[in-house]
Amino acid sequence: MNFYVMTLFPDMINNAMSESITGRAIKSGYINVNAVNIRDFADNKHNRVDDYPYGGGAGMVMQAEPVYMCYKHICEKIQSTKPLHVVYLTPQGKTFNQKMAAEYAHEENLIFLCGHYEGIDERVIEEIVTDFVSIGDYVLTGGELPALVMMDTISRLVPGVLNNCISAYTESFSENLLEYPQYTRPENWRGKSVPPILLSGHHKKLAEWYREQSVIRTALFRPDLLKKAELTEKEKELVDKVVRHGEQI
Ligand code: 6GU
Repeated sequence: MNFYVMTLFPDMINNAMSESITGRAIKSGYINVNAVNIRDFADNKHNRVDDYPYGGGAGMVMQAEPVYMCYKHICEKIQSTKPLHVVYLTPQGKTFNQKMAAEYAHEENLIFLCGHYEGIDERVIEEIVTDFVSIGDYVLTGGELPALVMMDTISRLVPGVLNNCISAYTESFSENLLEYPQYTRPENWRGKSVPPILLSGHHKKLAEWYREQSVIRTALFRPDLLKKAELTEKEKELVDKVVRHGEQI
């Protein structure tokens, strides 16, 4: 998976991606991160890439030409015959979710466009952008954090980036259930014991317990997700009980 990021803050992208699991994935060659500085494509000696908005108003607007030249540069590097996804990070986009991440994970190349200031000249957006994506209903100062959120989420779905054990996590989110609680040593921590079932070694009972805990958590914290989850009749009864009594996990 090759990520290309058009940005005014390439360090922000490189620094975040070089840590933790994404950092390891880069070192092992499962993913590539290419942050390209839009400022390098400015056509004036001050390297300015923004200007006042036509019609007036507060703030500055990123100019079309440097963004376009940056895009052209990336296209030449990719040399793809297939159509490319160019993702513009904007609060006006479709809200990012796990299903979208799974779809993007099939691509070989992905290009992100990070805006700043009050936005980007609409004409270059019309010319190059294929997908408009937001990460939630709040406003950030720029598209870098959303691009990082997307790349992190997509990376862990690329085969080889996670070991197989952990990849089960994704399955449960795609089933629209939250993850069950986790415990590690010591068995008794400040008077609080680990649930005994976890020490029992009964694999079948354990799997049932995990599933039940997931259903209870989802009913308590994200009941909206349950509309899309596939539950057995017994699990639906459990949900009703949890919702009615707000039962403890
Ligand atoms: Cl993609 N961009 C900005 N600037 N703010 C956001 C966002 C994106 N998603 C949520 N808030």
